[in-house]
Amino acid sequence: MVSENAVPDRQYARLDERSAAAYAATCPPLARDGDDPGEARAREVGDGNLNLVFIITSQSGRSCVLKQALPYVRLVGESWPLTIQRNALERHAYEVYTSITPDLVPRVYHADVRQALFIMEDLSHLRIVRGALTEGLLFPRLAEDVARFAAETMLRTSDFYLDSGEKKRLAARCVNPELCKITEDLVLTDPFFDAPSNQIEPELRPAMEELWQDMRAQDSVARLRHAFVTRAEALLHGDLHSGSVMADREETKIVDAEFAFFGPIAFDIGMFLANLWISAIAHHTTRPEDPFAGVVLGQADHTWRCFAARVETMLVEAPIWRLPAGARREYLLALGRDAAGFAGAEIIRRTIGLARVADLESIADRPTRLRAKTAALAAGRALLRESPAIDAFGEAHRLVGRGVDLAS
Ligand code: SR1
Ligand code: MG
Repeated sequence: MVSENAVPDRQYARLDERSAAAYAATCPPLARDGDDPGEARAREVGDGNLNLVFIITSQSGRSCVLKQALPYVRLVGESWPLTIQRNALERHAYEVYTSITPDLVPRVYHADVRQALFIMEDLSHLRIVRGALTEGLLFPRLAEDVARFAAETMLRTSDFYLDSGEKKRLAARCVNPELCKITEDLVLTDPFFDAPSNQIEPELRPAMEELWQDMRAQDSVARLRHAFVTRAEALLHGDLHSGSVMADREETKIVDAEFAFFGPIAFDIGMFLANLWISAIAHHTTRPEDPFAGVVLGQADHTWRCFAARVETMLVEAPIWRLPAGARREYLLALGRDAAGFAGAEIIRRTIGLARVADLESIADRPTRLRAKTAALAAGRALLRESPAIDAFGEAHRLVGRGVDLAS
């Protein structure tokens, strides 16, 4: 049971470590069954682009995480205002996920809509997957867990599993225009012309200018953008990259669901695969003799296979709407093509867009970093160009593998 805001009239105020600790000390899980948790201490650990994230520990040894939305994009500053209602939407997404895959999302204890915050379980025993990958660490359950999360949460919120009225009512509760606009712009528009938000090193400009002239890639991105904007198929996480997944050898948790909305099913899995592929490209460029890049490519392949197999089984078992075999095959083929295309756009934006990634940016040696980024841009462009015609998702893996000389 999630407790609700204790002081409903208090206007939004940005918390700092002191006020966050004082706030959390009065709420579950720190204050539990009326016992005094003692003085609490908070540490702000948010390293994402949008929010404040505090880890709070009480004297009695209990801990939790408090996440508060800032009224602007943290990465850019107050010049880019952003709705704080995204916090309530994220919590609502966790409620839906908890009813479907409770083991794969954090437990939420307390929420305060006015303060645009919620308190959830402390997951600091887990690693953020992007950081772990950068250090050459992979987790055995990751591929299967992410595939299960994506397939289960999306299919069970789609017209295949929900009565059409129920699905539309849920979709109406998950309308998220401001966060969707960020994705429409930063993932599916700006990288594909000379937009001011792009951050292109001079050496990469020729490759980008070629991409901007490449009508096959441009057609593909236009089609994907149209799908993203118009196809309200299922509840998406909306930002399922390796920085939104925490894991260790035993468990996996999906976090940062503030981009959740009803969109095309291929988007989330495409985004996750793209970020594995970026990691593989970065590793292969920096240490070509190290087998880790090949292992990451293998995990991407495994993620897709688990996802596609589960989607197929769920389509066969769907209670509301079962596609006949031919339509099911076409649906899965289209899903693979769109996922590969979305992955291409994500790879490109993470390489030269506003929100780039540590996998590439942390390569200290400039010539090596530029070689990794060149390979990433080539892989992204190949995915965009070829994805509308691939007959099996393995072709997408080969396109990426070819770009880093790891094709099987
Ligand atoms: C302005 S927000 C930039 C990026 O951060 C989030 O994690 C999303 O990936 C978004 O595109
Ligand atoms: Mg995030």
